[in-house]
Amino acid sequence: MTRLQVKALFRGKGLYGITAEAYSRGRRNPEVVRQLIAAGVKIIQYREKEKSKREKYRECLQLREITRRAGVALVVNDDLDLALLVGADGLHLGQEDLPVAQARELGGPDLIIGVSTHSPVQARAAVAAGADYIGVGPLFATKTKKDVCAPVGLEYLDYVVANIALPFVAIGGIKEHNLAGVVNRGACWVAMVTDIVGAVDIPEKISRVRRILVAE
Ligand code: 3NM
Repeated sequence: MTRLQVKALFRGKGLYGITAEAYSRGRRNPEVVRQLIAAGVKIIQYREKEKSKREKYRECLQLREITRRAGVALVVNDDLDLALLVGADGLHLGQEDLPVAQARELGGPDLIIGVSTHSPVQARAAVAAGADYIGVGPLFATKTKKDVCAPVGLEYLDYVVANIALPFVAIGGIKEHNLAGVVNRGACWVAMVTDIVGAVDIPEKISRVRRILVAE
């Protein structure tokens, strides 16, 4: 996929996949990612907080191979060096990671840069800094992200829908049972980490999620 195609993809909508091997019921990341891709997921973020850099590098190389062959976008969480070394399409930054401008300086104009935001001030700052998309959350309580702030609630999602022109990914405690309410309010991309990678039957879970995404 060219970077232009990836940018166009982000202007669409769907399920934004995120790895989390600790919650994947013993399945390794490549296996989970293959299942996500087979179920039609078009954007995968590699996110592993506890693994060594060497291990992350190896996995990212493998996932880059799998995603490239499938025409799926790969975004690397936190590590700009890994994103560049494996030729990822994008980099996702938290509020305590490198600033967007510095990541852009090394990554160049074509690297898709996403930023996690938790408030209107952070959303506006990410836009001003030149982010390509933002994360919006945590909408609900989540145990998947350590040190995350309290749930921001759906009001912050409403703010972003009304005021921020960038693509965004709704995240944090989103499950099959509360997904419709999130999509109803205008979320285009939705990330559900544990509800997807922790599902007993990932393809079946995604097909139920997809029906909700399409219906709303
Ligand atoms: N980022 P689950 S919340 C990775 O608010 C991440 O920026 C968040 O996991 C944010 O779907 C989160 O299992 C974890 O709740 C989401």
